[in-house]
Amino acid sequence: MLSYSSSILIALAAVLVPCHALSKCPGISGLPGIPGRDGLKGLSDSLAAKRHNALANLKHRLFQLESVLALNGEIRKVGEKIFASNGKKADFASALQSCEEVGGTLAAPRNEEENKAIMDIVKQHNQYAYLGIRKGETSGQFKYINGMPLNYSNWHQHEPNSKGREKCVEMYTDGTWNDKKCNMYRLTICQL
Ligand code: MAN
Ligand code: CA
Repeated sequence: MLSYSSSILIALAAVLVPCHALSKCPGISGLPGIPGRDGLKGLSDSLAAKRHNALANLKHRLFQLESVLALNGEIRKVGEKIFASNGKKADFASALQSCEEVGGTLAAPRNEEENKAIMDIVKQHNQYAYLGIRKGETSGQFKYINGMPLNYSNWHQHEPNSKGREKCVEMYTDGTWNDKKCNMYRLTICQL
């Protein structure tokens, strides 16, 4: 026997499933804020207000969640970017894959502040980390994973020194960079 609340959920799902985009929905009478076929102007205004409010609440809750993660040292926030590690060591390709699986990419600092945030994580784990930077196939220049040229660098003295043999880049615990072979085990740090 179905409970009362599951019956309501099923009924709601039956109404909502064929109607993904709200703008394409026919009027559904009896649901709050969704006008029937009359489409009264006042109702659509209050729907807009409710959506605006719901969005503001979501943003606030997200901000609180990110703040707790940052407070616990699980993430670093710099502007719109979040840096985070799974604490695991992996070769470059596996580390990149782990980051992409969660909708991110390997961390690549674009300025001193981002470099410092990534360095904090490297220090926290006391492990060198691969950066999301590698030698381009044709140019031989170091680039971001997306193919764009570097707009910031923090090479260690005398690096890069391999003349092409080391196609990946690791960050040392002092935040400086070294070109390095891609098949080492290095800390995975992602940006999201
Ligand atoms: C090792 C490697 C190189 C690095 C030198 C620095 O040989 O890690 O990538 O340039 O050390 O002495
Ligand atoms: Ca090197």
